Amino acid sequence: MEQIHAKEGWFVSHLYFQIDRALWDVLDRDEQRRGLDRFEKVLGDFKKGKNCQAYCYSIWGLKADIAVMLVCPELQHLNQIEVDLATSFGGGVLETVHSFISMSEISEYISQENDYDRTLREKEGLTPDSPVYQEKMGQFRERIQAYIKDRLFPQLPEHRVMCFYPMNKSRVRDANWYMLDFEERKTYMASHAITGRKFQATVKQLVTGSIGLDNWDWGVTLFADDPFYLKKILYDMRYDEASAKFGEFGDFYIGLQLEPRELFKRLRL
Ligand code: 76R
Repeated sequence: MEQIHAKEGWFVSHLYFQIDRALWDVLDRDEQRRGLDRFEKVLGDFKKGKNCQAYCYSIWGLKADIAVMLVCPELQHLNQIEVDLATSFGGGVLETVHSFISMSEISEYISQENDYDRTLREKEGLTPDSPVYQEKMGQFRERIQAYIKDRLFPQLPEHRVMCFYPMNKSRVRDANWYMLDFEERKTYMASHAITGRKFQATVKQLVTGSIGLDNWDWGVTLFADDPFYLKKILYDMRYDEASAKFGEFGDFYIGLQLEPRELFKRLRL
């Protein structure tokens, strides 16, 4: 079968499964064990693939029993794993109650060197020949290179808590993001980035594009060790004009990252 690689970006799936307990209880212990082993093996084998990444989560609030986040550079393979996970328990035991698909992408609003040059000259009074300017510009280059790499080729971080929600930039009459000119959008996003950077040490974010793929414009996945910072970053961003004027949000899912075995124990399977 011909593989599907994208011109740009990797494929991302967020899957949410519910266990049909009535069907599960009908299985004998051996069938149950085989199901759990299959699920674990499918994920384990998947993770051996180059840049194929997966995490499992238990969902706080029980909007789903099992959440899986998958990242994969090749779409046929990703789709096969989705099916293999969904069918691993056999007999319709796992029901997909929610899913969201998207692709990693570079943002068109990422700060450029000339933006930062202006900041250093106009706000900080530095000239390009000064050592402080050069040091700061060097740090900026490094940070932006790392940011671009992370957006396009995400390496999922190890964190205990994951927050996922889809979002749009609104298209209503007096707040249509897509009718603004680029410079205005860029100014909004620059101020958004300043808020975001305050959380560099506590929240890792992955914004993936879903226009043309799913019902929302982006999938936002946030990773943290403490849910306090998830609450805090969302709260602070409420006051950013980019979110306040244009942000529209779908359902939120908060997952606690667990290895499959721990997750099965958690679910009393
Ligand atoms: O420094 C730079 O120039 C890159 C800055 C940057 C861009 C362009 C950035 C930084 N984001 C960008 C784009 Mn973001 N982000 C979100 C959400 O809840 C909300 O109100 C919004 C959800 C969060 C929590 C978040 C966090 N970001 C975007 C976009 C536009 C789509 C596009 O074109 O890419 C959306 C929809 C979006 C949404 N953002 C950051 C963060 C954080 C924590 C940062 C700082 C990351 C870092 O510098 O390491």
